[in-house]
Amino acid sequence: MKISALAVAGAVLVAGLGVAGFAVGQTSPSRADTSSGPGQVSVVGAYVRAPVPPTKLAAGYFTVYNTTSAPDRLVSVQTGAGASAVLHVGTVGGGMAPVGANGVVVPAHGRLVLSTGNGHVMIGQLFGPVKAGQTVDMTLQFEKAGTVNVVAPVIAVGAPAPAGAGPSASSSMSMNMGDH
Ligand SMILES: [Cu+2]
Repeated sequence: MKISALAVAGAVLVAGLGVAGFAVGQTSPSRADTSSGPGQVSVVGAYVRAPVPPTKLAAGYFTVYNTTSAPDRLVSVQTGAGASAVLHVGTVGGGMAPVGANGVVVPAHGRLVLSTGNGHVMIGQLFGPVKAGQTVDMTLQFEKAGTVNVVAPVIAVGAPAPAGAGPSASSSMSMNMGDH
């Protein structure tokens, strides 16, 4: 299976985004229509938001597109920025819940959006300062697609998400990482 990681060049898929409020949805990115292969799992629009003082947690975001005809699961994330990286996804009730050992489903011909209000990778035990302008390596482990590496730019606390990132579920740009 072909795997690509287009973390920084995610802007090419902006056209496929637009419905806010659903972390997992059935969509058909236009790119899938032009693909002659069996489809692929790709990660776009990755970024990391710098820690909100006084917390020492950074939040990673990205959108996973699955253009294959079978669902996949994002099982885990590792990063060079910190010793721990935990997936948290939004719940129907509006809160954030940790993802269990089975990971989080990326639907067939669908996507998984981790964005403000939808979910994030919570990066803890940071190895050093995480500041805007840096980049953070993330390694995503999928049940079927295997390992996908992305390089995520770090943005400042109040900065808007970069082009190509998934839509936020709410207008609030702030997030209290101290809740979990
Ligand atoms: Cu979290």
